[in-house]
Amino acid sequence: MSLGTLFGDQQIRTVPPKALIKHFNLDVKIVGSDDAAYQKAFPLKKIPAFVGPKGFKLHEVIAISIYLINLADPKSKLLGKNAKEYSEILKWLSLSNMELLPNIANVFKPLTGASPYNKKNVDEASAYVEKVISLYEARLAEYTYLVGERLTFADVFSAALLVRGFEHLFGADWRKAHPNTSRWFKTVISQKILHDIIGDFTFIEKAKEFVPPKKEKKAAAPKEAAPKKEKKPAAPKEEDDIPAEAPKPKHPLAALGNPKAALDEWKRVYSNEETREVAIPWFWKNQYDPEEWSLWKVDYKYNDELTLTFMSNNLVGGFFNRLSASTKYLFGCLVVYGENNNNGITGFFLVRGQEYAPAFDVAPDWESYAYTKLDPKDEESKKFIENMLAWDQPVDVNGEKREIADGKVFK
Ligand SMILES: N[C@@H](CCC(=O)N[C@@H](CS)C(=O)NCC(=O)O)C(=O)O
Repeated sequence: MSLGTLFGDQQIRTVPPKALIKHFNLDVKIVGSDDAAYQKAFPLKKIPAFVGPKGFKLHEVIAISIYLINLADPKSKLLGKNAKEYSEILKWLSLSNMELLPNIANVFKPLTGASPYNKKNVDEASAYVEKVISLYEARLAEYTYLVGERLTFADVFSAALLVRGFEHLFGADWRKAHPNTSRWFKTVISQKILHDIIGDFTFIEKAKEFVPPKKEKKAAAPKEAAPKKEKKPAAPKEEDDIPAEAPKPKHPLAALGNPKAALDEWKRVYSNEETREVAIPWFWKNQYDPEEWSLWKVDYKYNDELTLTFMSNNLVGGFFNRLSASTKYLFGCLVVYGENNNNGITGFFLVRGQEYAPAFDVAPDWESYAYTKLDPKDEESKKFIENMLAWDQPVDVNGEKREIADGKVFK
């Protein structure tokens, strides 16, 4: 019998439960968070989440993980060999989850472009990461593992979350200065339980550095003169750490009234149905009404400044987060095409009304993108939109076929 479903498969906090599912060979299905059941059952929209038999629901990664271990083997040594060890394990889980990871994210997200850069905040978060890491460093100077001399779930969980630190921030110098944490991390990620999920890990030479975003300045300047909407302060919420968006009181596009087809049903269809066979015909038939909606090609203006594809995708993620005040008025997909050091961002949006600006200017970086109206009566435009929904064909960029490397759906 199925033991349940884990929601979320990309975010770092899904690594520990996925490792347990694999390690104990648990019959738990792993699905993405765009699943309709998840959207309905978990209003905080945090990842991971879990639904077990008889509608048993859990969020919070620690709770989910402990549940899975107990399900598999209540006597598992991963939870320590006595109550004292168990409490120590909980201590490390909580410390890694709530003190370390969110602050690591507060340092690397501004550096990858996923959230705005504020030097003071980055410096403060970085100093705090050092403070927390000093606890690991001190402990691991005396012991092989976090709790005693045996691998426990404290190690699996903490090392999994620290992947974000080692992939973005902890370069060779850092590792030299933190030999115990680095040695322990290497040992733990090469254990089968974690290696099965994260694979071979490549250490970075240098920490990511902040590159001033010329484009955001360029884009922001003319904006200041424009009449102000209720623009949300530039404090984007990011995956891995920060709570979901609070609803905005009023949006300028609310003045257009309710459309015949709101986006909810479409989003459900798109998430759950076969894209080419069902969702796309549904979109043209039931969603796209040219009286009420317009279609836009959206292109990032500074493709030549993009480097690694995952960073380009983070940029898109940041942009989408900053657009969240327009969720009712926008649906779209942006893809990253190409490869590391030679990639670009393009895609399409369905926009309420006939103008793009009122929907997009809630995001401070909206002018880093170019907007071109699309007419689906034009075969090429229609094909482009359909591929941006299906991602199953290369993108035509100035006559060149470029493979889609990654992408995100705004919904
Ligand atoms: N307190 C939650 C935090 C979960 C969390 O923040 N997860 C991240 C992904 S690793 C997320 O859902 N981010 C999206 C958001 O904050 O809206 C837990 O421990 O599980």
